[in-house]
Amino acid sequence: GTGKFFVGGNWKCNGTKESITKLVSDLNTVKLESDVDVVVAPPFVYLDFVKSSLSERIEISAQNTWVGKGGAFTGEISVEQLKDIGCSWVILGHSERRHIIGEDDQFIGKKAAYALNEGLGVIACIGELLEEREAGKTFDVCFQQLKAYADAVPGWEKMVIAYEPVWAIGTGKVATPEQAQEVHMACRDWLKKNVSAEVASKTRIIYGGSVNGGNCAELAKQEDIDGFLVGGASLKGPEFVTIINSVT
Ligand code: G2H
Repeated sequence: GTGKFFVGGNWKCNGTKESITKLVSDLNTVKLESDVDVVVAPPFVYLDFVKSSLSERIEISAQNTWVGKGGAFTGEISVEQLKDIGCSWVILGHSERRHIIGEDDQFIGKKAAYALNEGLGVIACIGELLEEREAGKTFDVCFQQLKAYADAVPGWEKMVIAYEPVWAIGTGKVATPEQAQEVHMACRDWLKKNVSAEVASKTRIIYGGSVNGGNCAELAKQEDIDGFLVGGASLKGPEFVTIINSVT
């Protein structure tokens, strides 16, 4: 892999005060390998609570943000507000926001640029649909999504790319280590050709889509897999820790 291993837990729209209190206390009592950046992304309403109760060893991420400065945008949360409560990352471009909510490449690119300019780290998601994979368009789709980020962002120091094939998300159908490695390597090559060799070698490319305690070790061994973005399995403290500690 490249750089420090990175594991994010994307809690999505899950949890209650009760279940989140339990998860936080599980995470606070375990031993995490030191050579891993660990981030969890609770729903907005619990961010402040998690930030104030979770060990500082683990950083906090939002799952989305408004595209610019706050103001008259009913129902939105600004980057400034995230920073105000000590949140240091944001997940952008997740397939659920692209395909269920309808966010497009340009909008996501703008969000990434705004967040980076304000000092947040961005977990920038990309990934193809099943029909796109079956039509042989996996690389085209991923490169187009990468290009939208590349065209918008001011720099790559705080960017982490999350490759999440949509057919593997929440389906239990994980990409094989070879399938994931193939796309990660192609994305790194794209960065080399279209951004710079330095960005290609330093940017972490993490895998997401049905990662669990049983399949993480084989995936983590792949040359271009620098960590994981974990959904369902990040809601279970002990299993999430197994994934964090799969660092090679
Ligand atoms: C992919 C992933 C986390 P899951 O969306 O971002 O979720 O691990 O549940 O497939």
